[in-house]
Amino acid sequence: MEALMNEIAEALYNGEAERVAELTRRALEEGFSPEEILNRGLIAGMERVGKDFRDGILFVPEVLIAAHAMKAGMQILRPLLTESAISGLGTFVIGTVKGDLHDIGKNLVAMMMEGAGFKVVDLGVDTPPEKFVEAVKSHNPQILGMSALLTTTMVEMRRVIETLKEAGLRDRVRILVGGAPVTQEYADEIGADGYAPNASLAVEKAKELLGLK
Ligand code: B1M
Repeated sequence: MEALMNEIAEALYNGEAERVAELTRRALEEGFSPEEILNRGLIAGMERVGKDFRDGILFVPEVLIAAHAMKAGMQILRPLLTESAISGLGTFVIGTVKGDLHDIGKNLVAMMMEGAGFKVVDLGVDTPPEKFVEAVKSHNPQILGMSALLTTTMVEMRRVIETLKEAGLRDRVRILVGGAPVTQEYADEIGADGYAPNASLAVEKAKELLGLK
């Protein structure tokens, strides 16, 4: 059983998108839950990619191909993760901050929030503070989410919060932050309302911020 999860991780590491898709389908047929496939197959594979990228064994082109394979698996899981009995928890706006092109984690958070019953507005990657502010004005969300994967871009989260303050909109929305370099301490320091280390806990945190649990 564990072998299949390893095969998914391995195929993802090798950037074999079609094989990742095929193995993801097979795992579902064999009774693995979407969460298990995500965590023990796809994310496990991407963690290995990250480690070898850091150690200079893999380079940007290989990582891009692995990211493409990850998305092939996520596409199959998406309808299952976003399937929801409840709806109307509110609106969740999310974006990856300015200068940052990483979107896999953001997409996962968006999917899980949608699955939990939020209406999700996804601003994409490389989102400037003004675009976050504009989205708060036009969508009036209950929660604004920001994702950052680089130590050099996480500082943009503070800028967004400052820009919201300048626009007089900071108190209209709860702010949730996350991404690999982000911590609870950093969230507190910049005046965010919440931090979550992964997509499932982002949902829990969002509900907690709205007094729904
Ligand atoms: Co980049 N990259 N990358 N990369 N990349 C990292 C982040 C890095 C840690 C790799 C490494 O050195 N080990 C490193 C950052 C070092 C640092 O700043 N400390 C790095 C670097 C250096 C770079 C470049 C600068 C490389 C270069 O060009 N020389 C460059 C920057 C480009 C840019 O953004 N301007 C770059 C580029 C890329 C690719 C484009 C090739 C590709 C991204 C493709 C894409 O996203 N479409 C890529 C990838 C894939 C990675 C790694 C390998 C994997 C990231 C990922 O998708 N993880 C990554 C290494 C790593 O993280 N281990 C790395 C899987 C995903 C499910 O996890 O995104 O962490 P994650 O999301 C999690 C949580 O963090 C959390 O929940 C998610 C799900 O559980 N979360 C939230 C995320 N957002 C949240 C928001 C929330 C709450 C929780 O609330 C709103």
